[in-house]
Amino acid sequence: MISSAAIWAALGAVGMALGTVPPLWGLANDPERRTHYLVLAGVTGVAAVAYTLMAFDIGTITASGRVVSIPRYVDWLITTPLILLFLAMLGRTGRGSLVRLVVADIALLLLGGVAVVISGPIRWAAFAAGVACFGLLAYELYVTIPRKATFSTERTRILFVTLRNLTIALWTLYPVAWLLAPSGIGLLSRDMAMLVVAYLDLISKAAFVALAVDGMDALADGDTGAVAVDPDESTPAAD
Ligand code: RET
Repeated sequence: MISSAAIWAALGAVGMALGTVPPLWGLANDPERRTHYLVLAGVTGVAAVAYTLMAFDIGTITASGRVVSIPRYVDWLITTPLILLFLAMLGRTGRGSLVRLVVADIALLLLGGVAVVISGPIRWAAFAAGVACFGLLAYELYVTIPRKATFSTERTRILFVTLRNLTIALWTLYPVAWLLAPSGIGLLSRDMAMLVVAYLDLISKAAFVALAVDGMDALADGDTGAVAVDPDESTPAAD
C-alpha cells in the first residue's frame, strides 16, 4: 500500500518541479542574470529529484530504530548553501560572509543528521550544537550582512530583507519539526512529519525562488552576481 508519506513526497516533487519553471524561464529570457537564475533553479531542481527519490522510498535507512531519509539530508546539504549563496549575492558582502554562512549551515545539518542516528544523551548535545550553529547563521544574516552589504539598488535591499526574513522565519521551524518528529520526541508520526517538512520545504524553496525571480529586475543592470572579495569594512551601513 502507498503510505501517505509517499504521497506527500510525490506532491513535494511536483511542487518543486513547478517551482523550477520560473528560474528556467528567467535563464532563457534574461541572460544578464544567468548566475542568479542558475542558483535558483538549483534550489528547487535538486529538491524535485530528492522528493522523487523519497516518493519511491529510495535511500531510506533505519538507524537506532529511527528512519532517516538520505535524499532529504543530501538535498538540504546542496540546496540550503545555494539559498545562502543567493542572499550573499544580493548583499555582495564578500567571501568571508558566505563561508561563515555555509560552514554554520553544513555544521548544523550534519549535527542534526548525526543526532538522528545516534542514541543516548549525546544526541541531544548534537542537536543543541546544531541549534547553536543556527544561531550563528541567523546572526550573520540579521546583523553582519546588513551592516557590510553594498546593495546595488534600494529595491535589491528590500528584496534581500524580504527573502532573509522569510528564510529565518521558516528555518526556525525545522528544529521544532525535528523535535516533534520521530527523530526527536516522536509526538508526530512519520507520515505527519513528512507532510510538515514537505510543506516547510515547499515554502522555503519554491516561495523563496518565486519571490526572488519576481524581484530580479530590482538588480542593477550589469549586476552579474559575483560574490566579491570582502569589501572595505568602513563601507557605510545599509540596514
Ligand atoms: C536540524 C536539527 C539540528 C538543529 C537544526 C536543524 C535545522 C535545520 C534546518 C533545515 C533547513 C532546511 C531547508 C530545506 C529546504 O528545503 C538539522 C533539523 C537547527 C534549518 C531550508
